[in-house]
Amino acid sequence: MGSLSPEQVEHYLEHGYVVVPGVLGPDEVERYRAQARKIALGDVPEEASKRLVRDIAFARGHVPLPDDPEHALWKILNPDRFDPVMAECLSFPRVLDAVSSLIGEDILAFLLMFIYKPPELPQTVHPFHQDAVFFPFEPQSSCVGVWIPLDPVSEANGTLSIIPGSHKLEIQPHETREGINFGAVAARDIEGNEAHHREAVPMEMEPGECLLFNTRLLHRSGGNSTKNHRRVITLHMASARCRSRGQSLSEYGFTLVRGRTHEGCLQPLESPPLELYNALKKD
Ligand SMILES: O=C(O)CCC(=O)C(=O)O
Repeated sequence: MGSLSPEQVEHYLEHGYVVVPGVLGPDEVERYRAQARKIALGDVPEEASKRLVRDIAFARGHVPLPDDPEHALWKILNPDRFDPVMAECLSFPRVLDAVSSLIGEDILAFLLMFIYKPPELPQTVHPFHQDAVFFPFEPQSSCVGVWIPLDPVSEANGTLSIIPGSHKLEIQPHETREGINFGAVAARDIEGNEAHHREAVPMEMEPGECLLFNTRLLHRSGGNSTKNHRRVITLHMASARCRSRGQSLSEYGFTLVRGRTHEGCLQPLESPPLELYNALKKD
């Protein structure tokens, strides 16, 4: 039995998202902020060092590197693969309880990222996209995005903006664009269209709240014009009854976090790679 009320489930099905309050307490929020900082300052195995990804403004030298390396980071990709504290983020009990209301009790977690918006970098935009474009398995409705801010988030510091109901659209054509972070893609006719920007709702959330969203939901994030970090934990969860569409899935490194696996369906990977390969285009 999941923890969401029938009204919350109905909201998710109709609008493509639901906010779950208080999945992490203040001590837990601080624990993961502090651990990310340790990693950002260099506590990372050599093979995994490419999993610390700088914002393009610093990577391309458009903005001088700050003294504090954490201030240049865009994200830490799959920290669960080399850091046991970060691995805890795959299975927060309150998140699993809520997600099981949406996709059932057999759950695989994958693609954990710790994402920053560097302070005072208003140009850092992650354009409108649908995460499902990256995920070669089905049904897509059995896959949920999980987004947990560790700082108060609003439009000023680059929160996630979503287009309610857009999960009912088909997957849109996506393309890379100049000037956005390496590997990020934009939904072609959506990012450039003012009408879609007007429909978008910036999620104002507190640290430790959780946004659950359908992986077809169109979403984007803007830049951070404040002096402080904007840090989030994000990951995805898929039903262990999902099936591959045939492509190699090894880079996803699924972890069984609740229930059991099913024959012929997605399977957990014993030791997902530490090195970063190009197989995974999701950024
Ligand atoms: O948190 C962000 O800035 C954007 C995250 C996002 O859209 C994604 O990873 O798909």
